[in-house]
Amino acid sequence: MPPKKKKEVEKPPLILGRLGTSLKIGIVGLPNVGKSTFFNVLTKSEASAENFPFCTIDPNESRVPVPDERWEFLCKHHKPASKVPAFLSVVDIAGLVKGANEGQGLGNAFLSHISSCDAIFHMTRAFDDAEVVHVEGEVNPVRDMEIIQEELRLKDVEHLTKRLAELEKVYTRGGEKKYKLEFDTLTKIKHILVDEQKPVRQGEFGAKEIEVLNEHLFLTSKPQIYLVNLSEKDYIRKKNKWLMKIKTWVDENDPSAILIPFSGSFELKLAGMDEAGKDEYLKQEYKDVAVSSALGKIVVTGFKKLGLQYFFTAGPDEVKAWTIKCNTLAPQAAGRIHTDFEKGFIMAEVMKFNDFKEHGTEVAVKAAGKYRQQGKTYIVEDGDIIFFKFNTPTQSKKK
Ligand SMILES: Nc1nc2c(ncn2[C@@H]2O[C@H](COP(=O)(O)OP(=O)(O)O)[C@@H](O)[C@H]2O)c(=O)[nH]1
Ligand SMILES: [Mg+2]
Repeated sequence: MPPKKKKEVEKPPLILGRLGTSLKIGIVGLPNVGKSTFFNVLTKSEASAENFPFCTIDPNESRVPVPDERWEFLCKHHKPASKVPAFLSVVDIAGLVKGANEGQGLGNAFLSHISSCDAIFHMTRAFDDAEVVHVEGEVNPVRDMEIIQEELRLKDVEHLTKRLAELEKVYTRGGEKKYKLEFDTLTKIKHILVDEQKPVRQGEFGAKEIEVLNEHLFLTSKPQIYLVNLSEKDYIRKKNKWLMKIKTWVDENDPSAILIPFSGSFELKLAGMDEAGKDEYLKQEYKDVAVSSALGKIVVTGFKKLGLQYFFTAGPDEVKAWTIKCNTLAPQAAGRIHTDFEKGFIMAEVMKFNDFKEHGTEVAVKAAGKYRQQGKTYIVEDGDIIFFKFNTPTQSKKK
């Protein structure tokens, strides 16, 4: 069956943020809220410890496998020589303090680390522990979130003001029309950041404006996931006096953001145990309560917030998750494997994971008529199992 004729797909919409798939998420928060503890637990968690290549990039950056039952299923099915999951790159950023935007506590260096990340795990501390000093005195996660948000906003204002002053010279006074779009877009940003005192990500932007914004990459344009660090006890009983207040603050200040409660000390405990030890511990301590680690959910949510997803190639040699941006067309997805796959792209043979799981084999999926041949306008979906067909490119003729 030849690839179905479909109407020309429009170019995938532009997304606010960096291009490409080598995106990172940074852990941001005040000092002593548990960022490094969380980072270490992530990188030492069982899946990471399986010794995947290049897990640790440097002491502060690590690639953490993205847990996925579909990937596990494919590995069990094919028993391949090589198993490669998708990875989330996580960066442990040193604590931000009040006044960082004016250089307090190595402020500018920290802010530039945040700048090199594409999304933020905003970690806030809701556990009491007299042993662990709080830089602001009392535990108060809402005040802490405000401090962080304000530092990021002020840094953006500084960048914006500088650029607007330059544009003032070349556009307003110099009359150079090519700067009009940038000037108009940044004036709109000024309204959001300065007049409304809101993060850039709360604005609504058209494609042209997004193009401008992607040249600037404002700190407050980066998507955030709020991680609330609770004591083990509070995490398990799902109760903490701050949770409701934190949720209200997030709803008001970052309406579409996700908030995930977890417990650093609990995760640390679990990370030191093997599967059997974990079961034993959870059974003994928490007989009748459903308790589990929050790490998987945090990693998966972080990955999605970066606008990333993946497709699989699967066979006896290798089961591999290939990371792509959402809305990637089949030839560009093929190009992730090899540029020749993209240049000589003929078609993508696609199985949906659920069809494969239901029917058990590729042959059975074909027999059920669910094995699809897709052309170059096909937008790859998360979890597709794909086999690409391509022409080997001929050597270009020398003249
Ligand atoms: N009670 C408690 N202490 C924690 C927790 N996470 C971290 N700590 C302690 O808080 C201190 C600072 O932790 P760290 O992870 O280095 O925080 P960071 O400055 O945000 O990176 C250390 O003494 C940790 O042992 C937690 O979940 N509960
Ligand atoms: Mg730290």
